[in-house]
Amino acid sequence: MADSDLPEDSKLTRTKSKWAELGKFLTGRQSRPEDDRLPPGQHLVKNWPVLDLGQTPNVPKEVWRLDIAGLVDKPQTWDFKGLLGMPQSHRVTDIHCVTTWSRYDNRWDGVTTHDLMDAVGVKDTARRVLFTSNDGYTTNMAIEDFANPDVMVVHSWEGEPLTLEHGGPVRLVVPHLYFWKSPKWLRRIEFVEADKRGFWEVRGYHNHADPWTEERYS
Ligand SMILES: Nc1nc2c(c(=O)[nH]1)N[C@H]1C(S)=C(S)[C@@H](COP(=O)(O)O)O[C@H]1N2
Ligand SMILES: [Mo]
Repeated sequence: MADSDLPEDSKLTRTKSKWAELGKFLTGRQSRPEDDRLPPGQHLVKNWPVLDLGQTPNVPKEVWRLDIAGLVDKPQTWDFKGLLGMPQSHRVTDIHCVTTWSRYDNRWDGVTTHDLMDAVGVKDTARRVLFTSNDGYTTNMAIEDFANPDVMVVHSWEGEPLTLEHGGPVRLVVPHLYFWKSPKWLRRIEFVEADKRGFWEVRGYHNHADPWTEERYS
């Protein structure tokens, strides 16, 4: 899908672009209190909200593919069986969405980015990682953030296949950054030298997105 086909003028996109302009939800708190699990300006939810651009791509796991490309020794395209054939790991981590909700203790099953990077052999020149999804969504991060031990390509949540609305069959989960850095319906991972900002990053959202220092907007 071309960038121009994305819902540029949807109400959500306009509202969230406005928040970036106004600096909405910033508390100005500086640091992480030792005993605090909830980042500044966040509130806890028990349910799991759905947030996306409103274009749910229905890609059944039988036809789902993941390209791993760019600055790697062995570019690969995984299908769902290939993903399950990789070493399987699980993590229990928290979600922090920039719209201020957080959700604790989500159990994820899938492949760690550590094992993924081992499989493709990332070249020394790689600095940034770019993501493309089946709905045309894009995002980006530093290779150090991608390589964080809690980051996973996941196919299951709470022991059940990841639902379509939450990015199934396969999404990325990057628990230490705001949740817009966790692309749903993952289609492509590309290792590059030069950065390229994604959908929200070009609309006023922070390039790094650390919830503990409230890197909400750029
Ligand atoms: N492909 C895709 N991934 C996406 C998005 C999207 O619109 N498309 N939205 C992001 C945003 S802004 C958030 S907060 C989370 C929401 O994930 P959830 O719907 O599973 O809660 O997905 C992120 N990943
Ligand atoms: Mo979000």
